Amino acid sequence: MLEKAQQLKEQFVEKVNAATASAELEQLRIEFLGKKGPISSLMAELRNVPNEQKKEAGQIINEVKQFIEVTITAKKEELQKIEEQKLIDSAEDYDVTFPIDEDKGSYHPITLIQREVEDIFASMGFAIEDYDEIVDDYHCFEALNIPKHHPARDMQDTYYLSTNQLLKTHTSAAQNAIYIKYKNDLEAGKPIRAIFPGRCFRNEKIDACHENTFFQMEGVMVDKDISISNLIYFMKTMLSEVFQRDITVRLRPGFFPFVEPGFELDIQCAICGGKGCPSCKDSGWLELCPCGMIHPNVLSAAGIDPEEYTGFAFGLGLTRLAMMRYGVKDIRVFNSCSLKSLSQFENKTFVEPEKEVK
Ligand code: FA5
Repeated sequence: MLEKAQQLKEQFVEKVNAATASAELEQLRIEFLGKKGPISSLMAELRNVPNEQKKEAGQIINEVKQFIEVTITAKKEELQKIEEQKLIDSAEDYDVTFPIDEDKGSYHPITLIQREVEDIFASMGFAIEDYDEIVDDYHCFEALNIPKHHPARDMQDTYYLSTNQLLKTHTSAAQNAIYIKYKNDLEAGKPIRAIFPGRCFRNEKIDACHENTFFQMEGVMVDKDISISNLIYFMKTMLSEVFQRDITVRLRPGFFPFVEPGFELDIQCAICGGKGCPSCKDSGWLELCPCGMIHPNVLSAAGIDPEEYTGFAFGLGLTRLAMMRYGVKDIRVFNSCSLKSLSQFENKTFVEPEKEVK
């Protein structure tokens, strides 16, 4: 038994030394430690060993087994490090300036619309900011005047992580961080003007105009004497630039704890022209861009004096805007990964509503 165990160890050492890739080690583990491997056979042979030698023979087999396990783990780590380093080294050779093949691939329609809206706001002096998708309760709700157990949370159920974090339900989750980032500029006399697009997640019943993963673009402006007129001006400019034609919108009161007053800005459904269809849930209208004057508590939470400064905020539904802009009837197309559907938007402009066929 001792001899066999010794031979096995030698065989293993030879093979493990010859291994050059971490994947080979998994094979070795199966070969030596698997159910049909030599260690299992030796264990089975223990049955035939005289009782007084059994204990010692068992110990020897276990030592070899442990040796194999430990050696495989150590060698695996060693090889993985080498493999990672190779990857890093080869990445240096990757030429990021290499010209792309224009005929291959296309931008996702959400990317196209996002860039378009970014250009519009950048031309009006807005900074473009990026923010996390995983956020904490404070930023997503509390800093926005939505304390724990506030009923407004029911509208935005989401996916919670074991780390007490959550997938952000709206781009408003970045407001507090943006105000804090630009607070000093504001005090030095420069208004805060920023947009921040992002992916949002909600535990949502999915239909033609609701997804569980969708894009919004938040926009905020804070300065002395900002009023609803400023808000309406920026909303009108954005919509007329995006659609490049007259579109019908309506503004109605809307409740969001982080604005006061708050509004719902709806767009007449571009798919049916307002007659009612599944894309607008038969209402003829689609909620597109809620907005309002930033609530004093939200400014205070970021250390901005609401007696001195006022501002507006809006939360544009980018995915819905893409639906209306490109005439996409069902929001699910955007997350479908269907290249046939998604690759046709690059040169597409606004789609006229369907005409009734007589
Ligand atoms: C909000 O998310 C607020 N944070 C918006 C806001 C910002 C209000 C600043 C005031 C000031 P709401 O849940 O209504 O609000 O979503 C905003 C927009 O995102 C909607 O009008 C819609 O266009 C889009 N949206 C919301 N839920 C979905 C969904 N499940 N699928 C696709 N688009 C959605």
